[in-house]
Amino acid sequence: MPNNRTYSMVKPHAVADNHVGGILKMIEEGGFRIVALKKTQLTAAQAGKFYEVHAERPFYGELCQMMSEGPIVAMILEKENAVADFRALIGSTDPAEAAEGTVRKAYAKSKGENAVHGSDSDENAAIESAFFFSGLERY
Ligand code: RTP
Ligand code: MG
Repeated sequence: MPNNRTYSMVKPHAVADNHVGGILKMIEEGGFRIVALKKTQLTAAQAGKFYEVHAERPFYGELCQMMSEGPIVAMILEKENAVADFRALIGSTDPAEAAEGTVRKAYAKSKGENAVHGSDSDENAAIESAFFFSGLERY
């Protein structure tokens, strides 16, 4: 049975451009309930740990720099079939390929600065949620 929670964050460029409200509106209107929410900033080392599965990829250094350049908004979201449905709501990694009506179509600037993160599996949703939130911060 698919888990009903996923982890997401609004990336620094979208926070800096004041798109948090617009993105949260799309997420809530997409049927997700916000279980946990906070604004925080990652160090480059923390961003490196979060994205360590991509350590061998050519964009890893740029990704860690981009994800630590300003505050992010971290959240745990709840909906039936959360992981897959959230990835559908945010759209393709590259905004040039993102469908109309998706968060990345509306707010991404490039393949790197693509507005939001969404977990890619139930297992990673649990790991990523625990990276940012304690058990006492989930409502
Ligand atoms: P995310 O993990 O952030 O939800 O994004 P995703 O699954 O759609 O994409 P993934 O392959 O996991 O890549 C993680 C993030 O790395 C940046 N990226 N840059 N310049 C590039 O070619 C490139 N490719 C990926 C993006 O910020 C992507 O979201
Ligand atoms: Mg990913």
